[in-house]
This record gives sequence, C-alpha cells and structure tokens, in this order.
Amino acid sequence: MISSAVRDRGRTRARSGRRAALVAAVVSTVAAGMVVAFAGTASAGTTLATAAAEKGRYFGAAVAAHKLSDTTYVGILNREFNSVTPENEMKIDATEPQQGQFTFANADRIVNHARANGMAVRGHTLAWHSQQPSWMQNMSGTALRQAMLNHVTQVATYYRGKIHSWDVVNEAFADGNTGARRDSNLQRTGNDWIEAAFRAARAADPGAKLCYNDYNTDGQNAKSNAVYAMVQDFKARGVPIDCVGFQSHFNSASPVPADYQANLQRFANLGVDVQITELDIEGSGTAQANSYATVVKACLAVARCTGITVWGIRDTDSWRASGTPLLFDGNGTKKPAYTATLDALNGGTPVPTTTPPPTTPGPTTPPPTSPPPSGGCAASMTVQTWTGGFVATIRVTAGAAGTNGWTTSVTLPSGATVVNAWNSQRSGDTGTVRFSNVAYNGQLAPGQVTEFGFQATGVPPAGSPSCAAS
Ligand code: G2I
Repeated sequence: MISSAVRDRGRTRARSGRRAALVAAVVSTVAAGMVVAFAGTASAGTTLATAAAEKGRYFGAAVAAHKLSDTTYVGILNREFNSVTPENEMKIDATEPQQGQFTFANADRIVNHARANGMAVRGHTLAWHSQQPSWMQNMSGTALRQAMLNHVTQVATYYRGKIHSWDVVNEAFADGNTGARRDSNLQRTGNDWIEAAFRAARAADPGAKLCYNDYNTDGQNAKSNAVYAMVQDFKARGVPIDCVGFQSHFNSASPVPADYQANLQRFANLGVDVQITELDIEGSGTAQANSYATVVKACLAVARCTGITVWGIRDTDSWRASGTPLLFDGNGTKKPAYTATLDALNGGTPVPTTTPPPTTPGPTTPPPTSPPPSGGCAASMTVQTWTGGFVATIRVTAGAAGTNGWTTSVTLPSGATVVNAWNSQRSGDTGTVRFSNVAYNGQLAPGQVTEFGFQATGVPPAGSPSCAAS
C-alpha cells in the first residue's frame, strides 16, 4: 500500500531512518489501540522487518546483550528486524539480583541498541516462577507479594515509555489437562497475584501493552482454555490486560497445531491483541520452511496479531541450538525457513474477504488526472464496498509547495465506523475522522502522491476527503 514514489524515496534514505519510520508507524498505530490490517496489493518487502511493516506488523528477535559485539549477529539484526526482546537481561534475576538493588546495564545495552536503530522493544518478563534470584526464591506470603509488586513497579517505571509490550506475567499455568495454575511461590501468595502484577504494571507504564505470555497454549487445549478463561475474566472485571503472547516453540513432538490460527483468533475476539513471542521450530529444509510459513500466514490472517518475534537469530544463538530452529544458520546464511517466512509476509492478503462484483458502482471519486493543486494538498478517494462495509484508499497529492505533513478529513455517514487504518495516524472512528501522515509519508515533493487507507463498517461517504498540508 506504500506508493512507489514513497518506496523509491525510502530506498534513498538511511536504512535506520526508514526502519524507525516503519516501526514508529507500526508501533504507534498499535499503541493507539487500533487494529491494523492491510488490504489490497502490498509491495514486496525485501527484509523481514519491511515486509512485516507493510502488513502493519513488527518482526522481532530475541537478543542477547553479550552478542552485540558480534558483527555478523548485529548485521543481521539491524538488517532484518524492527523489534527486539532481551532474551534474559530483563528477567528478575538479571534486574534485581539483590533485593532492592536493580541492575539494568545489560538490558540497557539492548534497549539502547534498539532505540539507536529504530527498533521497538518487547519487555520480558516482570513476574515469573523461574529465573528468580535466590533472595526471591526463598520468600513467601505477603513479603513475596510485596517484593514482586515492587519489582514490577521499579522495572516498568525505569523503562517507562521505551517498551511497546511487556510480558507482565510469564508461564503461570500448569501443563497437562488440569487447567490449573502452576504451583509456585508466587501462586501461593494468592490467586490474585497475576491481576495484581498487571495493575502494578499499568500504573508504572500506562503506555505499554500488557501481555500474558505462555507456551503450550498455541492450540486449543486445557491450558490455553484456562488462559482464555482468565483473559475473559480480566476483561469482564476491568483488569488491565492488552495482549496475549503465544511463545510458539515447536518441534516434531509439538508441531504447529492445526487450529493455531483459530486459537489466535478466539483470543483476539476477547478484545486483546495477540503476539507470537518466542517462535522457533526445530527441523530443517522444506518441512521447517512450511511450518514457518504456516505460522506467519496465521498471524497475518488475524487482524489483531500485531507481530512476530523469533527466539534468536542464528541456529547457534538458540537455547536449543542442536534443533537448528531459527531462520539463519550458524554462518548467518538465510535458510529455506527464512525465504518461506519472507514470502509469507509478502503474500498475505488479509481482510476484507468479501468484495463486490466488479460492476458495482461504488461512490467513487476518480484519482486526480489534473495537475497538482497550486498550494497545500489534494485528496481523492476510491472505495471497495461489500455488504456491511468498505475499504477506502485515499491518494494525497502535494501542491506546488510540497508538504512537511498532511491531514485529511473524511466525514462518514451515520452508522459507519472505521475499524482499521494503515499508512496514517487516525483520530476518531465515526463522524468526521481525521487521518494524518506517519513519519515516513509526511514529506512530499510538489506533485508527489502517497496513499493510505482504512476499512470501515457501514456505507462509504458520498463526499470527497479534504486535505490540509503543513
Ligand atoms: O526456554 C525457552 C524460553 C521459554 N519461555 C521463556 C523464555 O524466557 C525462555 O528463554 C530461555 C532463554 O532462551 C535461555 O537463554 O530462558 C532460559 C532460562 O531463563 C535461558 O537460559 C538461561 C540459562 O538457564 C542460564 O543458565 C544462563 O545463564 O540462559 C542464561 C544466559 O545464557
């Protein structure tokens, strides 16, 4: 959906600038609570990050601070990814090794690298039964509850404004068929420990998406059903939860479930985002490549699946290196799994699924054939309608002075509501809705064109959008 003019201009920019713009667009859109979905023909991204960004998603990797001096590792990281998750550096034992003494040096190395290169950061993790420092392992009861809440508050406060999503609580449910909580010292402080952690995280960093993260929840089973019931309960009672992370560690004994997409969708239907947080798939060759493609396609098919993180970069970086579960081999060479992942990112064509017959006359304003406007900017709109909804594509053409930024306004008829938008920042969803440029498409040369779009329920407006340049 990014116009060729913008694409071409983007290629001439510094790589980090373009990445920052894409991440800003994707993450700010996500942070604004919008569901991002792309329709129509996307241009092909040449890296995981750009291909995912063109679908409104991020593509991340787990990163280890001590590998940031490895030039092959960093080269792949900076080229291919626009989100990072510290693999171990934000865990409780790393950030609070002695009670009340916080150490952020290694996590900061990753956060600083990410920010310097325009990447978003997923925080992992604030409360977990594992990787507790020994002082916490030995605690129980009220003292442990207070220590846990203090940890959540201190770490989330320290990183306030720098984390797009936090794994607030990790792996709190038991494996097997019980659907029970996992026994742990945290669980023994009372069943409400999870919601207490989420409330503390929200208070400390109101801008971060707050996720529950777990494994063996990737298909419908007793464990995922229990997580589902918790999320449903949290939403009903107003406990702050924004997203569910599906770790997605797969191998032959635990392959991608047949109902993977359906499972993501049922969680999304609860009103939370879903994220694939620790993807790795043991194997090699075509079988591994096909499994990666299945996962990517599932995410793209779920409008609220906002991004994918793989759990490491090269096979040799993996926590289970012998299973060669990642997208690059030990030399940093792209594997078939990489190509399948990139192709799936480029090939996904999500909503809408129902389009009108080609003869349906939509209330369409043709693209401008006249010269560029003398000042400011002009906007024209084409729409694709179907029963109950439509997708609008809006072309913004810069006037004789070019633009530093632009805002278009569209007045929707009663009953129409915007549900998704892309390549723009939206304000409002009914009545007069304003769409402004995002970082990478605000500056237009005289006569230059860029496009953005939105999807809405109801019927499209009859009038043309207005355009104001800055
Ligand atoms: O086990 C795979 C992942 C499952 N979900 C939660 C993730 O946090 C978890 O990641 C792994 C890391 O990939 C490993 O790197 O978590 C393990 C335990 O925290 C990590 O292993 C630890 C080792 O246990 C430590 O001995 C070691 O010092 O890695 C540390 C740093 O290399």
